[in-house]
Amino acid sequence: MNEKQILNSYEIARERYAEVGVDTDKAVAVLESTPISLHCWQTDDVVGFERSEALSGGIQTTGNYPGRARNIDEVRADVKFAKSLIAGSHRLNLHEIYGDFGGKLVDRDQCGPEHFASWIQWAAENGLKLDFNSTSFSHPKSGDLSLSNPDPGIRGFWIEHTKRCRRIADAMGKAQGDPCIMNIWVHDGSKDLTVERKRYREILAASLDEILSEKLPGMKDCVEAKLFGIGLESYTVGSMDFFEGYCATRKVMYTLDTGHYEPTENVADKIPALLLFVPELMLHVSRPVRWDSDHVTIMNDQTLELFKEIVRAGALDRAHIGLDYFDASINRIGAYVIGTRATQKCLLSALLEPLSKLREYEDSGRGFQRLALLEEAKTLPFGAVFDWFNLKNGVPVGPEFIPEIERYEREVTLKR
Ligand code: RNT
Ligand code: ZN
Repeated sequence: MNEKQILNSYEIARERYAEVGVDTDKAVAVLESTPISLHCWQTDDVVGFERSEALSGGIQTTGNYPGRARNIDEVRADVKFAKSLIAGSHRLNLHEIYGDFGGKLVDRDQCGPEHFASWIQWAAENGLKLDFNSTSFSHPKSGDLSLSNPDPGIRGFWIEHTKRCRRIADAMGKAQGDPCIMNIWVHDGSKDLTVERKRYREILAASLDEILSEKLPGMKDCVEAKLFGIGLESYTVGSMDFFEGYCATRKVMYTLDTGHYEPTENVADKIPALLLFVPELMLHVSRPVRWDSDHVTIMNDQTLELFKEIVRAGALDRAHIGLDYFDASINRIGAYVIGTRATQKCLLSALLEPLSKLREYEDSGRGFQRLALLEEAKTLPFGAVFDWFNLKNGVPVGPEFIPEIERYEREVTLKR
């Protein structure tokens, strides 16, 4: 496709959308200014640089496609390359285990902003703002219970870790002049039946209260709910009900991972409910296949609905978009780019919804007309707008990014 064709198609699309009251230029401008937080862990199967050991704590990557990033330079090179194929300005989401530890073993209760100074500098040089995550998995003290552990020694270790992580996030936020969002996800749960469901939740709430009591203006907290983890199938301490209650009463941001609910649940519908009671949302956009499998995000009905609910709720300023999937069975950079571009497609599709007309129909009880327009909106020339967005931002249009990734594979990742 040449530039002229893309421009012509866009002109036609602009008119078609204008007929249903949608301003495509405005939609593209919103898309451009909405950052997506890229999850650094897609580059290396969530291994990190602490011990470089297999993943534990209820999550798992499957596949052993060659080319995994093995160190900080490779992670940075891969993120930078992926970003070059994605339009807009984005953020980078780091986990504590991705610190610059200089080859030394820095235990989780010893980490500090100094281990992230080179990340702060690198991010600034590359036009990325940072988000952050404490890491309770893949550690000898992870066990089944971390922040909810009745043993004060183990619990104290993870409380100390999480407090230190918040200070790291605060340093990142101050350096970038924009709050760093720090996610707390703990895998805590039980493989088999437990008779202490309430007790562990009381401990988790108390640990979190202690952790969050330190005021740190450079960062914002979010806490992530989950259905279950592998090996922890019978009980999850930080369930949805637990964190909904926690976030609503403590006024903390709720992290909604699209893989963390029953497979038939409508995750999109949680957005307009949660927004009434929690201050903000952090999204972990993922693709569960039968379970929390973390397949690469694609433009499917679930993801389209998710973004429609955010836009319909007028909540783009209260819903932060992050990705969370890890597929090791295909080219990892390809997976990174597919999922991020798919997320943008879903957001764009939501921004192009003929909402005022649909609302007019709904308010006047015209149900047939509403359904008809919802159906017709699906075949409006969406692709022409997405192509224009990519062209305008100087990144590959359509499948043009495939050979770019093949080249990077040949020249870089296959040589690892
Ligand atoms: C796990 C959670 C969590 C992790 C990352 C690596 O089920 O989704 O967000 O995937 O922190
Ligand atoms: Zn997640």
